[in-house]
Amino acid sequence: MDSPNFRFVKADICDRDAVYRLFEEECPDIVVNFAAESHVDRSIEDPGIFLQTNIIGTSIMMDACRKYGVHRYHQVSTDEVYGDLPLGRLDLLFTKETPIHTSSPYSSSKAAADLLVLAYYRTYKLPISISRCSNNYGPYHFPEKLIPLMIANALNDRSLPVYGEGKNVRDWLYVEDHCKAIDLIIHKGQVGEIYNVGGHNEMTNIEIMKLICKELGKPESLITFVPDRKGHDLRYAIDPTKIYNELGWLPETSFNDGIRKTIDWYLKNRSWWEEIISGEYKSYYERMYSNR
Ligand code: TDX
Repeated sequence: MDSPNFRFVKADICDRDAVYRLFEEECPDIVVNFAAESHVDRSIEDPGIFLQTNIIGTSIMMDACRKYGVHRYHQVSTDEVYGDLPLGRLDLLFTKETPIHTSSPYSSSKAAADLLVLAYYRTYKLPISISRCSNNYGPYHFPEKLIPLMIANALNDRSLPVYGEGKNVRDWLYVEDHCKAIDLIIHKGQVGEIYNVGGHNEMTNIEIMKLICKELGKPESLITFVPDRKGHDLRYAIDPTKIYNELGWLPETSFNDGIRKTIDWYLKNRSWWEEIISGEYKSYYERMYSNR
């Protein structure tokens, strides 16, 4: 944020005037849309804002790209657009050919956005690319998501709520590896293409929680089984062969190193997440977990 070529502007991607003003001021040549409502549980509670930000917001960003002649629009998407895979079938992975088959209002809104991006490519020849990534983790991860929530709760000696039996599997990728993949795609990837980004790093939720307890020296008795998420996807697993073959991308951070770096970051930046969990988040947490 200290770089001279960096500017932070806080605005809503659904605010067309604000977005157009910014494009006029900055004349960007590449736009990467990371902006999204991203938490599945919140989308189950209230889908509306997900449709607004993730679909309408994406269309406004692309309209701005068309109007101001942007050379590349990149959409940051998710492996959740493919739905889920069965547990215990390690031979099955998501590829770019896997049909879209969503489960939650969140993933449906992201899939709708992806289809809109492909429509802008075909209809208006907007030079687009899409990446679909597996679960990220790392610094600044909002403490509503599994890993930061469990770190924060464990540090406060609160219970660690695991949904169902904790056997659901996610494919974890360190956030910097995801950013490196996007950087490669926008500079060297093909226009009109979809790239799957994943780390071949599948773990069950309960394994993650036990690991966090171990790293923090907290007892596993903090882990509490709570009722399952509605429509809970069983397993995500990405086949990243295409991005490896075409662009030479491979994840560089092992899960052991990444989780240690992440835990260390949460230990050193307690004020960042404590401020979050004392605000609006507090009533969210009570709504989400008190009846479980
Ligand atoms: O309290 C919890 N207990 C629990 O067991 C929470 C918050 C989650 N879980 C489980 C649900 C999932 O199986 O942990 C797993 C991971 O949950 P999340 O962190 O909510 O992530 P997930 O639902 O897998 O979605 C994430 O990855 C794909 C991101 O939130 C999405 O934005 C991304 O597209």
